[in-house]
Amino acid sequence: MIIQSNLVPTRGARQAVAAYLVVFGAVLLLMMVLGLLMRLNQGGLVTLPAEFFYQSMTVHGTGMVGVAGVGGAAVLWYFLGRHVRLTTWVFVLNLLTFVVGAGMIMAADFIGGFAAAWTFLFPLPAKAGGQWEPWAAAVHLGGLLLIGTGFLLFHLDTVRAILGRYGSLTRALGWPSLFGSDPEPPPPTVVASTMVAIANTLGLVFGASVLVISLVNLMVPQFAIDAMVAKNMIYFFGHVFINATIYMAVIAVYELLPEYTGRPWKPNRPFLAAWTMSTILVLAAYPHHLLMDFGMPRWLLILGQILSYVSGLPILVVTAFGALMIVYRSGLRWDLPAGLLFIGVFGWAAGVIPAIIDATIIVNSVMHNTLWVPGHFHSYLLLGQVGMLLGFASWLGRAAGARMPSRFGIAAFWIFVAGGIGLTQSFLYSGHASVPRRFAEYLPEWIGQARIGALSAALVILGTTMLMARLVAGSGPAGGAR
Ligand code: HEM
Ligand SMILES: [Cu+2]
Repeated sequence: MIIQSNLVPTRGARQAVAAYLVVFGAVLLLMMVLGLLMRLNQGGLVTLPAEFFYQSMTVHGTGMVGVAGVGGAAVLWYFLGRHVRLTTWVFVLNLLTFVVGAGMIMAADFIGGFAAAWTFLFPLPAKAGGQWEPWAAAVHLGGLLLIGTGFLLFHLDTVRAILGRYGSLTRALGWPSLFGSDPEPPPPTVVASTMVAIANTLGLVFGASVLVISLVNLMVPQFAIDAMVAKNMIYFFGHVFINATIYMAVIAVYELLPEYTGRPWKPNRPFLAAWTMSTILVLAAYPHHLLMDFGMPRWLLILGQILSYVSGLPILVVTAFGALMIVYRSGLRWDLPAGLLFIGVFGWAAGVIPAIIDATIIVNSVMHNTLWVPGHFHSYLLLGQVGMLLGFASWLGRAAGARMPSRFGIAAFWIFVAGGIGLTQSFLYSGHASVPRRFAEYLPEWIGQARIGALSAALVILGTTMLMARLVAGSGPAGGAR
């Protein structure tokens, strides 16, 4: 089996990836502005109507997770296309369903007033206490369903293409090398894409099912589901989907570090074992979101705690270790994309630590409804996942000929990083001080940290805008991405 095949992307494929990055950048910045508004409101620097805060929180939480998926899909598709033959129209369809779905969600939330958070916990969408009409709930849930369907098709196409080349999913996960003696394992990108396709297909099927049930419930209230079962399905879907966004983004590290250093990233046994283990663990760890639910079977929660400790770690360890081994004494010349990829791996690793603390049942019962939780996930999503995506985008922009004074890029980088650290630390510190999450209205003691958060958020937005501007100003027509 050939390890690096390097199929050449068609012009249409390159344009599709460029379109993904444009949508990613625009929606990301818009969602960041909503985040800034929320933090300004919590810091008493602007006064938003309470409904608007919760609508913004719903749009921001849902939209950010979606846009992380869009960015991750662009990375996965771009690099997987080097190894297997993917279908461009399926990829484009996923972007279209995202754009239409995101439009539906924004209309449902800002015009229709829907504000049940990304969690849309049953039966809240149908029991709004006058805050929104059933149509708003239906449009929001319908938008989510549309987006989920697009992603489902996207992953199914990757599965089709992977099977076409490797014959079976276990081969694509590298089992003949892991358990046997096949000296040519599939490239890391194929391993990661297979894992993500398996996990996310399951997650999306559960998500779509609970969305359909909730939609029917809106129209036929007698048609109900057990609320605890619904919550399990929603968190299974949400947990798997957001984890998958990281496993998609990390592909950029696997593909680009070898390009920088001229050293191939050949999966070894620990690497393959980590990805196979995490395929199962990521599915089984989701009960860490339900540790406060006394209605849950206790054994399931204990299992959730234990599996959470080990679920993300294997991949993180093989990635961080592999990255260090490739970079070590390679003479790598640091530039903007490499720096952003590095910060991405760092932010991911840093965000896992508070997550592990929170996955401990006794800690969780004190910390879970505090800002500690937004603290940990903003670390691994904003600094980590988004950091890797910005690294990928600037690498692609560079390849397309984007050239700007390097001092501008360095300034943008450090503004983004400083803001990201400030924002996540403001959340973690507040959580440590027991400031609750999802509160629009703050007590005077909480306001100072929110203001530091707001200032940091402004820096993140400035840094991100500068990074994007650098790409837009420097690259040629949209099709130029190479
Ligand atoms: C400038 C960058 C950002 C700012 C200022 C920001 C700000 C905020 C704020 C203030 C909240 C509400 C916290 C609370 O009181 O509970 C929040 C929640 C959230 N954010 Fe961000 N955020 C940013 C970036 C991101 C990114 C990059 C992601 C994901 C990729 C993300 C995902 C989320 C999610 C999932 C929630 C939870 C919403 C909920 O509790 O229902 N955020 N963010
Ligand atoms: Cu989780």
